[in-house]
Amino acid sequence: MGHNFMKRNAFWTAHPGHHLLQGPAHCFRGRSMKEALNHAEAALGRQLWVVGTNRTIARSRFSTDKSIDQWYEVEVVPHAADIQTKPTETLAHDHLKTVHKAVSDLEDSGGDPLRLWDVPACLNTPYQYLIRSGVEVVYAERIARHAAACHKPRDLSDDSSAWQAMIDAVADGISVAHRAPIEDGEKRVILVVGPTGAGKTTSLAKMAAHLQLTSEKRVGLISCDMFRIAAVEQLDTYARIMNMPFAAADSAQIVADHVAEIDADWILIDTPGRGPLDDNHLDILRELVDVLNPDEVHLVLPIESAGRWARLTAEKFAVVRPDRLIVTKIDETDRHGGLINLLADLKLPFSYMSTGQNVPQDFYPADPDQIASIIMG
Ligand SMILES: Nc1nc2c(ncn2[C@@H]2O[C@H](COP(=O)(O)OP(=O)(O)OP(=O)(O)O)[C@@H](O)[C@H]2O)c(=O)[nH]1
Ligand SMILES: [Mg+2]
Repeated sequence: MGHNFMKRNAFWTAHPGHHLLQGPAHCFRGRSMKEALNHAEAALGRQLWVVGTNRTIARSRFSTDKSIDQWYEVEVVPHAADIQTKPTETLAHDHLKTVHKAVSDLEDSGGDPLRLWDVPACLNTPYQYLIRSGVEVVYAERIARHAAACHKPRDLSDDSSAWQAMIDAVADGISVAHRAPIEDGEKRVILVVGPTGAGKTTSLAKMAAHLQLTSEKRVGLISCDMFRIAAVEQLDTYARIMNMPFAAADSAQIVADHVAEIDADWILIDTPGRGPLDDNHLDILRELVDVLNPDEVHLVLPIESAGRWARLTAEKFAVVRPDRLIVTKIDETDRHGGLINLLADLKLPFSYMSTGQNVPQDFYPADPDQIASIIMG
């Protein structure tokens, strides 16, 4: 365990001692970093300063085999004559100091000091599979690095063990939200929030059924979605089918009154959907959270929103302090890498996975091994 995803800054970094160097930088390219350096040394000799590195990944839009073309670039400057006036040892010491500083700056900024790492050949097939399933390169590389760190190369020599090592590495990085069993006499309040049509009401109904079945406690439902026509009826219908108390409210105080009055152990509250740019709506939700102080706030996002939109949504919904994530519409995509991106970008543990429209089926508490299997096909 302990696989930690971090957001990485730009891969391309300039050498901190760049200003000491004379002459233009030369760029060399190779299939590996070593090959790029070999080209540089063949052209300019061995006395080189490496001032930058880069790895480029290109996927052909027209290629039928969907293979990934990647190469490495190294930017070098030959040693300048005038800075050689310093004794070599001092130069080497200065150089080392700047490298140490660069590494610690990168670590401080959440960057990746090991950016020259090559994916071992034995892990390349599952690594490329992760990329094709939509996992961002930076996260796929971290997963591969974790898999490599957990095994000796000879243990990964055949395809199935390399594949299994990657599945395990994916599972190691998946954090799931925990929920302590509810005590007698305790009342827990759960809120679902999220953008329009994400699957909040459906997920709330599924969660209600799941809690009733697994905890044998009473569950009550509240809808605060008084704006959308038929929104209240949608949840009320589920409440009637599942024989649960139900109430509707249009202000934070009325919701709080219902929470106090409803005779149930779990109170599940549905909220209206709005886009992340609707600040007024977020203010109303924040007031609700301030008044209720819920035990759990589940942000609901469809898997296909992973990426820029999910990051923006999570950033805006942060005012209502979500502490876990329900991912919906997992059945509507054939690329499940978005699960990794959501987890790594949003840094919220998963609570539930929703895999279809059927209530109460198609809904599972998040499980790292199961999620890893979904991602790895
Ligand atoms: N395929 C699929 N459809 C889903 C899933 N979850 C919800 N839906 C469907 O998505 C649509 C919207 O679901 P709702 O639960 O009403 O979404 P909501 O977030 O409450 O919507 P608003 O309240 O209008 O913001 C419905 O047709 C659901 O059946 C899922 O996991 N898979
Ligand atoms: Mg709804």
